[in-house]
Amino acid sequence: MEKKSVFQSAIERGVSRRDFLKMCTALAATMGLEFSQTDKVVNAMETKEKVPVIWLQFQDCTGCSESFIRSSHPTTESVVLDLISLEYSEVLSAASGHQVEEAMEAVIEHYKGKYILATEGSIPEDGIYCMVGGKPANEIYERVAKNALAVIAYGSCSAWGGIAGAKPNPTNAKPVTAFDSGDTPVMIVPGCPPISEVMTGVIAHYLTFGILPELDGFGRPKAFYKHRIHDKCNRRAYFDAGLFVESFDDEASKQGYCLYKVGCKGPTTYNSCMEMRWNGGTSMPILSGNPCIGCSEDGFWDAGSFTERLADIPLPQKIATVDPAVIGGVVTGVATAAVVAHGAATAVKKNIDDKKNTHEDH
Ligand code: FSX
Ligand code: SF4
Ligand code: F3S
Repeated sequence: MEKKSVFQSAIERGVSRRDFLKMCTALAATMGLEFSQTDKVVNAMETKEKVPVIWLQFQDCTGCSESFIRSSHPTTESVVLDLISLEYSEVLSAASGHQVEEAMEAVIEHYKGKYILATEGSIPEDGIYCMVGGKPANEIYERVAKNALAVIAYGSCSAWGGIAGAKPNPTNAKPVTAFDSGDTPVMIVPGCPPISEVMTGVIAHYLTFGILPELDGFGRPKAFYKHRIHDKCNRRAYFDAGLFVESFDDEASKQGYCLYKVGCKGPTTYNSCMEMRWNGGTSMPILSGNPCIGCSEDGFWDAGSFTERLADIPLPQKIATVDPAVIGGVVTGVATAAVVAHGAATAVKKNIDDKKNTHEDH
């Protein structure tokens, strides 16, 4: 448990100063900082120690760990070897069994109040459905959380209950926020799984500024969950023009029309997929022709199947049809439709506000 700055650690690993600066620039971009603020990130990484992380896994599919280790800006090796000091992880720790459990105890003792607890997966109310090292999940979580500096609940399972919490929820699975973390703040980073650069971005923010990023009313980092998928969607003009895919193999799907009628949950989903995309910025569900299934929202999986439509959203009237031969005419039609559709957009917002109010009631 030697103390090293992020910079020292990277240099000792043979990383050049140029690559170190590249990592800092990538981190600044991930955090949504202006280029001029890159200096702040460089300064933090040169002076601050790597942050110790204990990563606990409960009822989940390991997709969150999978996503985390696919970070490309910065690369996984920079994150795992330089940015953080990953002290305990069921997926990545080389040690196992009693050895690794003892190592975790040593970390809790040594770094009391200074380590980050990352979680993935939901916790059954009666912890015996999920035991690790002979101890129930709820006991492990509460003890490790109370001694941590902060909890980062990665994934929709940890944030909302997720797949194990879906009906009939045989284990009575709950989000980690249903359990006692003492005075330790809990930030949720939902998504099934979350975007890898968002996962690393929130840790980088802590390292740079010494505090957690600003959170919204649900405990999500605002910077990454302030935009609705629908508002940034590349197919939005088609929604506004009333041009919809009716089935996955129809002509409209080939034209790239709006996926609302085949189950898109973009109008009620908040996440950074449109801006940051997945797999190093390559693509995201809607760009690949698949509706957003609302994986970052509370109630995922129960709130509608993949292809079930969102209920009661009034749709704009179709005012243009696409004849590929006169595509220019369609673009004009879409622009007009954006104005016509204003009333419908307001109705969508009301539906979302109602949904958020329901969230808040819980
Ligand atoms: Fe849940 Fe994480 Fe979904 Fe899986 O482990 S958020 S099921 S992708 O990955 O917890
Ligand atoms: Fe995009 Fe889905 Fe909204 Fe259509 S409903 S515009 S596909 S987010
Ligand atoms: Fe999830 Fe929708 Fe993004 S399904 S990955 S929030 S586009």
